Amino acid sequence: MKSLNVQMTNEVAEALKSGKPVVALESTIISHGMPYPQNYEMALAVEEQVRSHGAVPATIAIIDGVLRAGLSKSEIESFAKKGMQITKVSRRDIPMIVAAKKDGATTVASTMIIAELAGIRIFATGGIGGVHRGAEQTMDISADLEELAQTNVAVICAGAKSILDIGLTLEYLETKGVPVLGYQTSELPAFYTRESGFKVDANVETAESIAEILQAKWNLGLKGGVVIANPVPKEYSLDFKEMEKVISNALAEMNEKGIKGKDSTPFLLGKVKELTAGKSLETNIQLVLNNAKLAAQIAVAYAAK
Ligand code: PSU
Ligand code: MN
Repeated sequence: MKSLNVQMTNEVAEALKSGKPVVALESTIISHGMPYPQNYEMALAVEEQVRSHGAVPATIAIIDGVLRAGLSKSEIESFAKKGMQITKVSRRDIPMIVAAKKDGATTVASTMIIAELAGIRIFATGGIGGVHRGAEQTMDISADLEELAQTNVAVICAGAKSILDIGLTLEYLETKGVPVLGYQTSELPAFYTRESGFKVDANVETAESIAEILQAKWNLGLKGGVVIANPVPKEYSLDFKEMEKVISNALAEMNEKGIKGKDSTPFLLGKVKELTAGKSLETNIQLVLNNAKLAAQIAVAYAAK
């Protein structure tokens, strides 16, 4: 029997072998998170951002049933162009996609799994999944949270979107023992906005200090991930009150239409984009770039330990 295998580009494999910093990137954000061609341009710009801050980017996906770390430009373009036609793959979907030798866009959860298998500890994205509003009834809780509980990868994000119940998401992470760090902030950002009304567990000032916390956690054998929340740059942040209104309209329409399960997040993301007349797309792109930069700096500091 063959053991689980991640196919890497030479660049990623060599960087990992020689202990150089590597940053994992997800592919659901490409296929399901943004429209073409902005998604393609974003994916390339994010890779460039990681490189220019001294680390090697490894965009993660499943192609023809093979777990992959590091994609070619044309593979990224194909994921960007096919968009929603590419299956969104979280932990539970991996076996079916691999067995059927299909393509899959990886979420935070499945990107963490593949990153860990490849030996990558640092991962940059936009926002994590979480506990959905109304989860007391629907039990819609993203598999991202369970993955953070068990997989040793740090996720640099802009917090969680307020399409989610941020308070319950933080409670869940606390129960699962996942540290939530704020980069130069004591407030958890809410993706489009720098504020959410909720506190992080620790405000950490430098990439170096974040790397020390990661090392302390994993050296002690405390398994699981860490959430590193990096607020969107001020000049791109959107108005908190306005976003709350947009999100409550999007949620009302979702409930009316009976949209649930894995379709819920992509529906809400699309609706928010529509209701903010595309303004949210620019914010989304800028915050991902900002996260890629911090992730590269953390990866560089972590690799030097
Ligand atoms: N939040 C965003 N943009 C995204 C996602 C979440 O602001 O693109 C994607 C990520 O891939 C995340 C996934 O892991 O949605 C969570 O989906 P679900 O809630 O179905 O677990
Ligand atoms: Mn869900």
